[in-house]
Amino acid sequence: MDFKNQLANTSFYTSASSPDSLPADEGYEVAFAGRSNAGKSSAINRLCNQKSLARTSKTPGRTQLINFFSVSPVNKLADLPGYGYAKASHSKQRQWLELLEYYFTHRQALKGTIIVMDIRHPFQDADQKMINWCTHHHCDVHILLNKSDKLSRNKAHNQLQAASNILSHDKNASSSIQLFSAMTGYGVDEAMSKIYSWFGTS
Ligand SMILES: Nc1nc2c(ncn2[C@@H]2O[C@H](COP(=O)(O)OP(=O)(O)O)[C@@H](O)[C@H]2O)c(=O)[nH]1
Ligand SMILES: [Mg+2]
Repeated sequence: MDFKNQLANTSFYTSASSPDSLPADEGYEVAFAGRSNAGKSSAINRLCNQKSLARTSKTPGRTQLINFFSVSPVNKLADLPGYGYAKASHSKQRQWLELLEYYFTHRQALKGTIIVMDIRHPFQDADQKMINWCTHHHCDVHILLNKSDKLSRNKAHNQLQAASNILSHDKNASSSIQLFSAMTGYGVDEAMSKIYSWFGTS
């Protein structure tokens, strides 16, 4: 077992705004999804041990691109555009749906999706839709209950328990869940193990 952070040399690869601009469908990919402001960019930065690999922003929902990062010559991370942003126009939302639908339907390289949720309000409608979508396309899901530093230990574990119960009702999903904090680094090793297992490098 190699304990070195395999994500530490991750670098920006390319962005795609439409199905025809996606990079070649080869190797292994792990996607990151989440509601705007849940801390998706912060989680990617923390896992890759880099300050500004994925942009973090206080103005959520601007990007409608899939940003690809190369972890190694064969492995990539795909940062999916944040969802559930009410102010996005209908045409933007439609474009988002089309791109994501295409990606989940066709992407052979996709091994699993990390869904980042704010632990204080997890499982919003849009999160549930994303989980269902992954299940429908036979894509494994791993949920990060992010910002766990905002709650006491007890409250965080209660949230984890409640969330695990919700997940266990979904019989078809191959899913797992954990506490995480992009701010403190809590849960990094567990998340990393999941990503390595999807890449086949654990
Ligand atoms: N306290 C705390 N704040 C966080 C954490 N992760 C992200 N944030 C903050 O939440 C806001 C949104 O984060 P960002 O990564 O841009 O979210 P994104 O829209 O999902 O990519 C920023 O102000 C971050 O500093 C965390 O684990 N703990
Ligand atoms: Mg972001």
